[in-house]
Amino acid sequence: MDNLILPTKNTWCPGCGNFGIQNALKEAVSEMDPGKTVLISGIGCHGKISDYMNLNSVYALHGRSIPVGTGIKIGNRELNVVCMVGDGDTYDEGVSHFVHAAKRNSDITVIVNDNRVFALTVNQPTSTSPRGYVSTTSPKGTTEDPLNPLDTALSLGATFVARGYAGKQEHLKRLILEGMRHRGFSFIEVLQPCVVWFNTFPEYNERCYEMEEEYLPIEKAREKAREWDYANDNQIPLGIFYKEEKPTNEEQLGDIHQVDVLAMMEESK
Ligand SMILES: Cc1ncc(C[n+]2csc(CCOP(=O)(O)OP(=O)(O)O)c2C)c(N)n1
Ligand code: SF4
Ligand SMILES: [Mg+2]
Repeated sequence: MDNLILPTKNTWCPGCGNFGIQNALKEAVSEMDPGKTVLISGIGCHGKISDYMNLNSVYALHGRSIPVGTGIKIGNRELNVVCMVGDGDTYDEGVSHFVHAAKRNSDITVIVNDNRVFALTVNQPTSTSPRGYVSTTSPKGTTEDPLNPLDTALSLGATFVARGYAGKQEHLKRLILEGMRHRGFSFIEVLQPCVVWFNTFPEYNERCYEMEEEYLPIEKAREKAREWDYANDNQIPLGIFYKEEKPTNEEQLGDIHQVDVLAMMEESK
């Protein structure tokens, strides 16, 4: 299982929430078939995970992991496609891809490392930064309310919606495993403290709780998603909010786009 982590030099800051997410992913993938898992990452601190995991992987452009993953899944339905993306990556730079993949129920798992900041580019606000967030581009604080990613995903028709926390690795592993096993678009929002720009560990340790009741009906799931709106001081529910079985994008496409890559390689010799 340990050989899923490569001996590459890791440049995440000591204590970064990304370590907890990487461990949870490693544990989850080791219970699936690592050889059939493809990891696509975005650009940002989170994106470096492609360099650190011993998995087939693609380092996509900023905000473009989801369409790359969608294409890979259409080409080879046998693969488990996991997109590890950032909040700026997904809710800002590549937001249209998030919208359309959820809408068409692409059978991929999207794990958002949400540190609520553009971290690698040294602290600019993203869509989930709280109102008043002071940063390099908002020295007097932002003047916008944050987006609620869970409520957004539910409104877009995502068929698996969950929230985990980098500080609860065992719980997060379960969410990732369930997301990977789900047939359809799996959206897992992960609260990931960035110890350098926005250290939310104390706040999340105090306020995050695991929901006793999961797999809620859609309206209840949306109500639960709004319990904490990324701005108020409420308790923060974690777990699987919603799951629904619906025909996937690939099932609806049939085999028209399926590519036998090995046969193509043979033919081109
Ligand atoms: C198209 C494009 N726009 C902007 C950038 C610059 N850029 C590189 S990393 C980054 C921040 C990424 O933030 P986020 O997705 O939240 O990831 P984090 O670093 O927080 O993990 C930005 C804006 C880029 N590489 N490509
Ligand atoms: S800047 Fe923040 S998100 Fe990036 S590695 Fe350091 S602690 Fe992690
Ligand atoms: Mg970020």
